Amino acid sequence: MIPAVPATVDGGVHDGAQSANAPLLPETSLKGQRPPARQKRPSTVLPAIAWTVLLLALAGLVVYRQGHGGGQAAAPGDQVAAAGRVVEVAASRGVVQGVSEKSTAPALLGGGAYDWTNAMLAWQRTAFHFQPQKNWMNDPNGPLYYKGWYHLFYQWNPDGAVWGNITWGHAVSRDLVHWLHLPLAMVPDHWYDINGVWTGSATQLPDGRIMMLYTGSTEDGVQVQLLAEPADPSDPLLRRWAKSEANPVLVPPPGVGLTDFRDPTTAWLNPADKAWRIAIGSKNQEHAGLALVYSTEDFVHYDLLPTLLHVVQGTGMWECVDFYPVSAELAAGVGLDTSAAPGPGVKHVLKASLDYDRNDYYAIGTYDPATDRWAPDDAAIDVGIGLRYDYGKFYASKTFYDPVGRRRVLWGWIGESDSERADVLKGWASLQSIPRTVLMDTKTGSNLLQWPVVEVENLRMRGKRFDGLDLQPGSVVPLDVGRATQFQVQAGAAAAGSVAAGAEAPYNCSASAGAAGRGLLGPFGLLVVADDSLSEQTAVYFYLVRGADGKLSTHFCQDAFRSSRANDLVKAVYGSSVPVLTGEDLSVRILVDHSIVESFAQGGRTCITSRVYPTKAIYDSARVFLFNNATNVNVTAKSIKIWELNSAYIRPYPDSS
Ligand code: DQQ
Repeated sequence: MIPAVPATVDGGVHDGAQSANAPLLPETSLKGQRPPARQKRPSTVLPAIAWTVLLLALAGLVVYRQGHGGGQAAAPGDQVAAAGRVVEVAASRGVVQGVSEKSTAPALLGGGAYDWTNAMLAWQRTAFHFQPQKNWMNDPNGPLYYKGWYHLFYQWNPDGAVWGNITWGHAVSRDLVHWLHLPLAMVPDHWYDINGVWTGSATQLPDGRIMMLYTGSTEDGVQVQLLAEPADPSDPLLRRWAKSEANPVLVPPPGVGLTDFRDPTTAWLNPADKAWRIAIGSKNQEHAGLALVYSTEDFVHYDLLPTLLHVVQGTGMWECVDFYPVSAELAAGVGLDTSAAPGPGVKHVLKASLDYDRNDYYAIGTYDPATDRWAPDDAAIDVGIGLRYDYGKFYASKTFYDPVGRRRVLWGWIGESDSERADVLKGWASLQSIPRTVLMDTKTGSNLLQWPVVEVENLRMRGKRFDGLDLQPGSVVPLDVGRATQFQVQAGAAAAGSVAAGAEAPYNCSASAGAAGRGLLGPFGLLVVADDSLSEQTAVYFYLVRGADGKLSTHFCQDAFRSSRANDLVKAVYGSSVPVLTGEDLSVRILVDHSIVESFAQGGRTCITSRVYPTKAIYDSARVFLFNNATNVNVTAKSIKIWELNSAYIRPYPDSS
């Protein structure tokens, strides 16, 4: 084995020790912490161009792709035997109920089933990502800040680890990192939501009242919009919710499919007539995705406006539409309230979750309050055909404005990419992403920046630093970071490429051979959740390509092909291009938390989330490596910082049983 590069010790923020008299949640605050946009990020890892050829053990590795393994697939409702246990696979009812099932591909049900041990499954549970104590979770709902607490509601199945019986789970936090689970906020108990209390959003009125609008699936499976308000607004924990006597407050309008009408947005005040607006996702008969707009003054009575907020041909049903302003002022560094008026220096972001491919797409553009229409700055990258929040597993996201941190915070549902059978075995499915601040990237002017909320840094424990490591082509360098199952990497690099490097064909992460493929100027980056022998590894990498016009383009990818020796998993290479401006090093921040790898390139211009399920690279066997598999470039890892991260407190509120 190649000896690991020793690190320079870099002190952590705290050692994570908790006193016996610990408060309900650890005390943390934003005080003294600069907003993420202004944080000085360590200069990153790999840039320059002085490469050599790598080689490494990668060549001998088997690239597993999904679909291996025969075996008869089990149908939902069947019992399957696994590791000596009989597992009941409950039936998901999503499609029947007019919403996507959102579970893993049927091909994975029992096909080539891996013999997961309890230790492997237990390792997959995360330490600082939000997840309920058990069962299935999907979309984040109605996030808000109220009387000193951040609230997160979420789609949850009280009865099992597959989608169904959807209720609203509820948790509160002081800092978006440590959470207390509260009793269910809303359950399906009326004819209008008996088939599910589906996704919704919160609006806080200037007088402090909260209007929670959400979709109900009725006893007939029709999608209607419903209103609920806190039953006791004096309770900062908002434990009880009262559904409006006026429900349903909206039913599908003529011409809109009964099951194509869902997920109301947070309302915004139209500056022209001072009435509230909400948008609701739908599609038309020609498969165009669209957002309807309603006007309301009291959240009970609504007028459908004659124009659509926006429509994009070919994008299908829009779920979980989100619509919010961002500051386009240079170095603004703060988020905007949802009702911030459009005008110079303010852009509006429109996001839709595309039901047909289950990805979250956004575009930046201009909102015209006079017509209640929104138009993208660049029609070539309109909603659903251009930029994504995340090029991996990330869906049904929602933002809210945090008035304390003066920031817009994004949550996304991170599903599983293992089999339903494995989810049932482990007793849970899905996570929420690390909450991310969202800002306009005023340097490029064409994309957002997403960055983990600054409070995540309070989880840092021991830190290690590695400076000036040279990676010749073909090299793999282990980093001596000890146990590496929950940690954060921040790396800056320069790639010094051979001037002679010729033009290459365009690169596409998802269609590529991943980190095992070799080009002149890529791939190079890090291998995380890897075992000593590299039989399991997840590669986070850059890949530069010189086009026929001589210009360099940079791609940022995450390769899970070899993330596990098990085959009953979806393994993919995710990624996209990432803008790198003149004078910038390449940079990446990676959060690894057991079965999730969440990565942010170039300060959050391009983000990728993967779920990984190793069988060997777990507990004390998980390692980190640097690699350069390009043939024609030397990479200098200028600065790499790795912090072990503490676990967050995520537990029941004491009296919530
Ligand atoms: N999830 C909810 C729907 C939404 C979908 C149902 C998106 O309201 O459209 O659980 O994942």
